[in-house]
Amino acid sequence: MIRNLAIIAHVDHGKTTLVDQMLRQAGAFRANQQVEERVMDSNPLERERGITILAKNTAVRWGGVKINIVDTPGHADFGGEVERILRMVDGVLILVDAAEGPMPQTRFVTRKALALGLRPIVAISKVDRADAEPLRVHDEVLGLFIDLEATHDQLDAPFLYTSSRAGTATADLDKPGTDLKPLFQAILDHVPEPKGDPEGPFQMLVSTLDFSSFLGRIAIGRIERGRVRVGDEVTLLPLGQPGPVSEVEGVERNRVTRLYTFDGLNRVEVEEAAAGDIVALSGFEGIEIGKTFTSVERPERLAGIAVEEPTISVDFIVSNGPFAGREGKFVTSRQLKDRLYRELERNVALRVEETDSPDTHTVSGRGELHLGILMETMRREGYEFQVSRPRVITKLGDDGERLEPYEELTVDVPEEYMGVVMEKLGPRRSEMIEMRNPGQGMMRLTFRIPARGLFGYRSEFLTDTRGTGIMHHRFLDYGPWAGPLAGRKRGVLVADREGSVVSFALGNLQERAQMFVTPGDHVYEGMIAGESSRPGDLDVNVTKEKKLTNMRTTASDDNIVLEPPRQITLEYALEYIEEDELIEVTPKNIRLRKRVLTANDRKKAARAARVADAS
Ligand SMILES: Nc1nc2c(ncn2[C@@H]2O[C@H](COP(=O)(O)OP(=O)(O)OP(=O)(O)O)[C@@H](O)[C@H]2O)c(=O)[nH]1
Ligand SMILES: [Mg+2]
Repeated sequence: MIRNLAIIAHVDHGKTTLVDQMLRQAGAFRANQQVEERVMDSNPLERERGITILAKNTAVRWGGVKINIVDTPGHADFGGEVERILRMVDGVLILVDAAEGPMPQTRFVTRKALALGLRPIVAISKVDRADAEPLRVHDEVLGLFIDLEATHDQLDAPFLYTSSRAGTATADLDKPGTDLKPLFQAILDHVPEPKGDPEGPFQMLVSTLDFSSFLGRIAIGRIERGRVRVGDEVTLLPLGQPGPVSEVEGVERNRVTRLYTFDGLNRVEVEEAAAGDIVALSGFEGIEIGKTFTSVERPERLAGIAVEEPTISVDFIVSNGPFAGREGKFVTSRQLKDRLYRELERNVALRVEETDSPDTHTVSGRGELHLGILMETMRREGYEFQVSRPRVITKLGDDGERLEPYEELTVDVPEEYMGVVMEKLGPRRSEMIEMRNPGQGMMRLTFRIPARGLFGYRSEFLTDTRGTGIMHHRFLDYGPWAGPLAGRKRGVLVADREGSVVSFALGNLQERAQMFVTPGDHVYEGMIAGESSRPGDLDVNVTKEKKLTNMRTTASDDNIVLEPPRQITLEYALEYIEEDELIEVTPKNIRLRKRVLTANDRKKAARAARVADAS
């Protein structure tokens, strides 16, 4: 007996922590086994950032039933992957934070799950939080279900109050939970057993991919019908309309070389698997999301899965600044190109295109995090490169009009900062869709805003709300081009010569600037050293030493108190830079620079632009 369940939620609502507890309480670990927290977040970037980037399969046994669990990422950039995963499960567990309530991504994944006819179980999570309001959130979830036109059955979903950390669930708030038994029971009772005749001809949809350098692409999905054995000859059908397939073109016929099922933290090699189970299999060149595996005798295609289209692009450019090649192991255009194309093997929502210049490749993806993670992974592998400001990908509408991506933006702010938030978002062409007052002095505002309008906003938002605000956004749809948008409000400080940064120089500059560099850093002409408090860029000398004189210096001169520099992360940099700037990414540093490095050339370029504008 099998149950297939995906855990879905907004980012950080406690999915992976819950999976820890499910594994533990179902006895997936040996008694004395040392297990790290959030053990499913196994790759280094996931651990470092505390978020799930890739969905992962696991399985536990409870009451004689095998429960396949898919832990999914909650960040909006990976929503497409969650959507694909929903095709290989028969039920979903929707987690909603007992304080935050439904968030944009909760809405997105819930809508997809309901539309597929999946029956949800709802967990109001983190009930141990001091600011938890489980009953309010319970109502909000029901409201969301009604909004999304849930069926009668779906509205009837069981609600549990859970703490992923404590590993507890209860259906009755008056009786605090002691373990996850009520959750396991709800899964057995409410997630339907997978349908599909194990004696019929084999059929399986490729829902997600994995990749190993040894086996190549690995297909993961639920067996819809029949069974499969290692060594079986099966066909892999090309993408197309569902139903019986008569064509031969694009059909791959091959033997299954490896077959795996999931068990606890392991992927277990098996000889055979049958309808209803989730398996991973390899041995085929053309494995792609949405393709169907079938028996040779009955090539019958399942409805495919569309892979989400990218919405933003950046250029990856070979490093050409004065420090190029000093810190990276892989720096040539050939190495960069090979690495980017290799990424396509596993990163299905990514696109890579050549440009007129062999030194530049355009890479498109689902958002800054999606692209930022690729860059971060590459720098850890020893790559060094430069990246341009992201551009939104526009489309043409039915009448040939220009369309651009719009996002849904949700901000939670203390009431007193509502004014400044609205004031800043207005010129960014946002439109308020909803304003709510969930209590405790916080307001929740929801906007529709062109994705372009959000570039650079996060840092302003954090400053404007003194770090108390929380913002989330996710892709909504394509809408009319919103026209020109103002760029960054503040100019930058540009280093006017090469050298080492000196505290004396920063001490003089920090009055009217927020620095990005710290004493001892190396800078070059054209590198960005900080942000000015006013519009317009300034060329500055951050290497300037104090003049030595015979006069006695006052003590205060000698120990200048410097504000800590702003930490520039990749995602921050992507949101921050302007068109005439680049991010220099190396294994050791993330630097911002002007495209045109010398002050003279920049002046000339600015003059030329003014002349062009005037004519
Ligand atoms: N107070 C409290 N905190 C929790 C609970 N569950 C998780 N957290 C915390 O919330 C944060 C996010 O937990 P995760 O389990 O990584 O959340 P997630 O839903 O898997 O996040 P993504 O995969 O990135 O979407 C961590 O700091 C957890 O320690 C809970 O029950 N109570
Ligand atoms: Mg997670």
